[in-house]
Amino acid sequence: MAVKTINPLAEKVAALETIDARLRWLSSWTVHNANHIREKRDGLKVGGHQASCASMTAIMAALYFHALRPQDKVAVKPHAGPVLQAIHYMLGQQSLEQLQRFRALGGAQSYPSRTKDKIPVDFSTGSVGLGVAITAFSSLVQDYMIAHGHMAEDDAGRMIALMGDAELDEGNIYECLIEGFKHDIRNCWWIVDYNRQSLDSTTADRMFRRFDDIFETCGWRVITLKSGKLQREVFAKPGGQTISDWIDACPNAEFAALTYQGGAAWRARLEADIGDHPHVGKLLKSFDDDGLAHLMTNLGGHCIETLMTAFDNAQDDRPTLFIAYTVKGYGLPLAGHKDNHSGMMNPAQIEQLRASMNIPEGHEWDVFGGLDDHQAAQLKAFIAQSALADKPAEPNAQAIAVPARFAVPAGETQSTQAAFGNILLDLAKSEGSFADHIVTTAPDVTQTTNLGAFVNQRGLFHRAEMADVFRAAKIPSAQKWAAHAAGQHIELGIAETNFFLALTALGLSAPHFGTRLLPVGTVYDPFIARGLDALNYGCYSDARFLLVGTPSGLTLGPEGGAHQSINPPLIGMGQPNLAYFEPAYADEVALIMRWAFDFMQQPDGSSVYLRLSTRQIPQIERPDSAWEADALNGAYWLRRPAPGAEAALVYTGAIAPEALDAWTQLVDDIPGLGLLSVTSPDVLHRDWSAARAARWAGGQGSSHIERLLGELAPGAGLVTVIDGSPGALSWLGGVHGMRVSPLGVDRFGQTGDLPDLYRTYRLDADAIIDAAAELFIGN
Ligand SMILES: Cc1ncc(C[n+]2csc(CCOP(=O)(O)OP(=O)(O)O)c2C)c(N)n1
Ligand SMILES: [Mg+2]
Repeated sequence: MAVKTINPLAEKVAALETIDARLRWLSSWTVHNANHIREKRDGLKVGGHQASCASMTAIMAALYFHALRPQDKVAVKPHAGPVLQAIHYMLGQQSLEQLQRFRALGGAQSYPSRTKDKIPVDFSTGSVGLGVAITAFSSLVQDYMIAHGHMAEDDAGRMIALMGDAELDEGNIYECLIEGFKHDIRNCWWIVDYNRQSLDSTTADRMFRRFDDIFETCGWRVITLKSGKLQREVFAKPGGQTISDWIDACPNAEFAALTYQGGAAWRARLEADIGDHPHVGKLLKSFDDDGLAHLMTNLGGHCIETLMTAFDNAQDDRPTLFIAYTVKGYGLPLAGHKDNHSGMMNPAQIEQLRASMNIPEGHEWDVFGGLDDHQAAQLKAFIAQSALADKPAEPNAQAIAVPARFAVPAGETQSTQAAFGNILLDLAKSEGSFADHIVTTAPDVTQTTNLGAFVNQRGLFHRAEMADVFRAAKIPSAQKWAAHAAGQHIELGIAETNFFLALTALGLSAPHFGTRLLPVGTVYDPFIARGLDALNYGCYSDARFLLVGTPSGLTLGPEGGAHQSINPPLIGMGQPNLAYFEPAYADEVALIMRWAFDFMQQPDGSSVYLRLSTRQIPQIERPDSAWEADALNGAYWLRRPAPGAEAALVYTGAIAPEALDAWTQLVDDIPGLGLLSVTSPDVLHRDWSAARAARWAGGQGSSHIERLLGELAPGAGLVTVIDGSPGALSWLGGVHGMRVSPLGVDRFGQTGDLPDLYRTYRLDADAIIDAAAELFIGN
């Protein structure tokens, strides 16, 4: 009886090669269907990236069905989204309908999305570079979770980024490398789909080996997968080394062009260049044209066995960069063409691909299309056994109970920034689980944003203990900077994108690691703009954190014009998944902070942004706590208007004393004048929009701002004032069609003290009175 030899490795390689081919087909077909088959109603190109997908299918087959463990998390290169969809389709975790609705409303998303996709997505991607760097920060957060006893070392996963080579041009990659090195990150893999093509062009040849140097300098191991197994075998033959050397010297653009042209072009070129070298001619002749094209493109990133071995050999926790050489559009007629980034197969080309893959017409969506029954059954069994098939759903972390009230810091005059620092200090001194879950971070502005007291109490986080040298030498300093594994502050260098990515990773601790952290990050308000895309990324990922922008506005006057954060109120209003508040008084800070820690944890909550100031202002007496509920809804009457009053002053934030002063001076001339404190232009506006949308949908009810301003006469006038863009409040006139005179800052400033700057920008009481006179009194 013949004994069938079983070679488990060969069987596995064969299964993974089949998956590679299936992924290439399914991703291509998904894009094709969306662009060429699904009905179009708007004449717009739908888009999708068949070549970018084909570039990575082998890498993803080997990673997902060989190397990945259930605890590992992956950020997938944005334009390989359809491959990730296809993987879950093969696993039975994605529906046909979702694939057919790729890039349509409610369907599979263009780029992997934690919040919008139906498949499990560990990290959203889309804005290149950010989805890569987030994995480094998640590794850091994982270490924080382990050090704080929230998870076991043995359960540590690997944080993996599958990235395009052009992502290496994004500066945030290098900022993150530096920060990662300082924090000694581990359990992080970045796998570069090194197809040497970006959107516009082929990558600069001069960068060859530069990345190795950069990453190795920062403590990474670099593993380059240049050749596949076939190439290695052929290069070992007589004449082979000459071909290998020729490839090494071949410019990226020429390699891509020859790849596109195919076997005959390869032959002509190789014969011309090295055909007369010993043994080369004979070696070339041993391949037909197709075989030669296959040989020349048998790069490491397309060779399952090479990939498996590389992953198997990197099983320690050292951060590792895999540079996997690939061909953009591998296996497709688009392979290597310089326009293939958005290029798409036409119907004839996809038809040809279908036929070449033995997929019967009408069976394009079959999971195992092109396979016979036996092959299909085998592959199905293989997939069912993969670690991925058992990957548990993301955990539901327990909510952290928030104390019923935060004590209001004492002091007749206070700034909101100082109040914030004192409240955090109180929390740091408190016992119990709530404060233990707070983690703070700042990009080198810990002291100047008033986080210092919290850090003194709770310590810096570092896996390895680091002594406070100044303290040991008995040099007096207000800051105690000892670092240890139980520390609760992650100190970052000045790189605001890192800061927002760190907040994002911390803010995803609940779904990623099963324990909720309460991250608090501080940054100078003007520099929010520096990290804005990363902030947007964090919000899109639905990470939950408290962002504090401080100092802000003209309280940064002495720092000069470019520091006088003018537009962050508009950022706060315009940014989804971020509730912006700008309190004026310490009791508002206490109220809103408490609310924020709760809101951050609600399923339909969001992150919160507090815009704070270093301006010390006299605090006010409150007759009762009736203002609180209104303040949390975005505005309350500090001085209630008489029913049907003709006018109100409206202010936001630290400019409160000027508004109050103006109100006091005006109230005799304008009877019943109201004074509205807007604690959140953002919450007010969203609530107003939601109420209008609800009414259009047949609902009833009004918004908070409609009710508040409804207390005034229909044709009343408003003077609004904010230390920031006046547009943040000018919309209030539209709520009931009232006249409005918006004051604020709308041009770059200059250095100065507050009285000078308030006068110069027309924010002082005189300006408010002038605006009111013009509006209400008509002179
Ligand atoms: C921040 C940002 N800028 C620009 C783009 C538009 N864009 C999408 S992909 C891409 C080039 C990608 O090239 P590469 O990373 O090498 O990927 P691949 O070759 O695998 O498609 C660009 C410029 C983007 N998505 N994000
Ligand atoms: Mg590329």
